Amino acid sequence: MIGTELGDLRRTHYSTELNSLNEGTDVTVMGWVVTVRGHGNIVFATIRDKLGNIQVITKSGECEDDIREKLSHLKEHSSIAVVGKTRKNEKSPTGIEIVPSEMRVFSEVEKIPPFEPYAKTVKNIDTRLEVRAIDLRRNVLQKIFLARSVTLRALRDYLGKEDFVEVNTPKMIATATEGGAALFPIFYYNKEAFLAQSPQLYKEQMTIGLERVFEISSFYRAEKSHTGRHLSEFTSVDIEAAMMDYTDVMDVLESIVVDVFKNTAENSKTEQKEIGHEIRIPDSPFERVSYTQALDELGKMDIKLEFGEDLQDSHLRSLGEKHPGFFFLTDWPMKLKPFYIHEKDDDPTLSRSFDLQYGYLELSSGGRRLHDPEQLKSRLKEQNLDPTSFEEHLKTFGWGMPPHSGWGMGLDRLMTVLIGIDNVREVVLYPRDPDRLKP
Ligand code: AMO
Repeated sequence: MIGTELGDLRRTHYSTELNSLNEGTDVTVMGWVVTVRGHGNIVFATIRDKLGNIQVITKSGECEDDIREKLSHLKEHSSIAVVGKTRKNEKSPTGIEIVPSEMRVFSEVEKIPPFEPYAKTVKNIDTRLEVRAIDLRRNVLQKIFLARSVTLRALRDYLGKEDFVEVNTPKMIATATEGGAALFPIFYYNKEAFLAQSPQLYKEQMTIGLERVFEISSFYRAEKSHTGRHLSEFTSVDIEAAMMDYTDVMDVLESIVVDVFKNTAENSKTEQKEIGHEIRIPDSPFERVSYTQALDELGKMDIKLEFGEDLQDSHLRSLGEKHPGFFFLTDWPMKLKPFYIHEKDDDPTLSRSFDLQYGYLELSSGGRRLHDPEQLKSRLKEQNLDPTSFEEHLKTFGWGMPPHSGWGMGLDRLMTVLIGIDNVREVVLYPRDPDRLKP
């Protein structure tokens, strides 16, 4: 019998469950056609579900002719269900094959795919991104996103255990948080508004009541950077904690990174094999290099920078060669930091701030925040920002704002390090960059 509707038919087993079954067990499997071989009296098909492959065999005399005939014409990607009995066959990849008594063809494919859908590698990422959903059918891509899901779970578990409350802050906002240049303007009814660059102001406000908060969400930066590490929409993992200084949240960051690497390494063994990268648990504590030390180190490499100059990509690459792996870059000059960052008590030209680097790659930045409303107002003015635009934010600071610190970490960048891939676009479902808004 051949049908086309799901009706009341439901999958009884995934591919990986079949080889533990006795011969002759009734099963219903569902998936997508990978290959069809043979013709005439015997036709084999391999179909694939999200866990693996299933061999289906249609032989004259063993199953209805119309099923064999239909199967022999199905193209790759067609989505089908097969109802039948299991039979042992050592030549089948799982040791089991299915002899069908019924087949349903839900979606029959006519088109030729833009690339071999189960290929291990397809070189041009743009070709793949054009048809991302098909790309995601490739094993390696599936494993990347399974690993990402394991990592997300590990992050949430860790922060939950450390008493952080997960929050969701607004993504449509009236004021810049991280400097105005990188904002995406939007229409908000008849007013101008922006897409949030980070949850900075809200997460700070949350420390008044919830004390320790975290958010994992998309944020938006209109940076015209064409690199393998910049996206216009990226996922940020943010924390903010009352009664903590910047060194305390650096400790949190260090242990969460180690924990997440351990957890993802343990819980994504098949994924690592398929991706071809073994996750290495980083050694801790991570080295802590101050900005001033970094200038010295660069000086010794004949790269002369004045105090206060920002570290450009080439400088970070040189430092990264000296410190491969994770290290903190701390105590940046105040003039390089956003308005909310606290200065050091013993040297007000330096800030209580840090970046977490993986070699040249910046994974996270954070610091201690100003919590005194008057200091915050003067800082806004010093940075030529208008305190009236921050009225709503400043208001909360008059009601017992605690000392607080936090960080934001780019999840997409973290994933590239975890699974040893260069381009953030590989670990994002539908990446957005200056040249890509579709699909
Ligand atoms: P910052 O702007 O440094 O700090 O961002 C924090 C981290 O987010 C990631 N990131 C990006 N990833 C991909 N594409 C981008 N365009 C992009 N921009 C940023 C990076 C970066 O280290 N509010 C502060 C954090 C804090 O102090 O709590 C902030 O947003 O990995």
